[in-house]
Amino acid sequence: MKALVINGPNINMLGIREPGIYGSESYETLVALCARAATEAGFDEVECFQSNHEGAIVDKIQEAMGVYDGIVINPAAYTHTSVAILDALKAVSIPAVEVHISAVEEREDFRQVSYARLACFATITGEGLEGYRHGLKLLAKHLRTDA
Ligand code: CA2
Repeated sequence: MKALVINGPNINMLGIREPGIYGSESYETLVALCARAATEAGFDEVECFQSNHEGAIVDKIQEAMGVYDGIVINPAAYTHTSVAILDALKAVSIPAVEVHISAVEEREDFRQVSYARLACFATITGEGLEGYRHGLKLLAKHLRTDA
């Protein structure tokens, strides 16, 4: 079983700014957490991909077809704007979980819309970086049940 973790714009800045919202751990720590969490969940492989560019994220989702069994995605700001990422997730039909580090539902009105959510079987918010561990666990369970 192979998992792909996708992070959108500015997630590479973790730990550098806004620790009150996103915590003080770095993006490198997040990548290490995902590697450990994926193994614990029963994945043979995990790739972590981060981009600040919408088209690069769309390309990565398309390239995942036939390569990855499941996706954990935090589209970051593109969550609230990107029909292109939603369409890509729908096009590849790879089971996907949406993760947000912060409790988006308690934040500004403009963060209350999620396009990506429409193509995800679960959403995790407000669990900090641990949300990715939770997401990988849910994904593994979903893939085992589906198989
Ligand atoms: O809570 C989340 O995970 C978000 O997806 C994070 C996005 C935000 O636009 C979404 O509404 C919720 C922002 C990621 C920016 O990450 C930063 C990290 C460190 C410093 C500044 C921004």
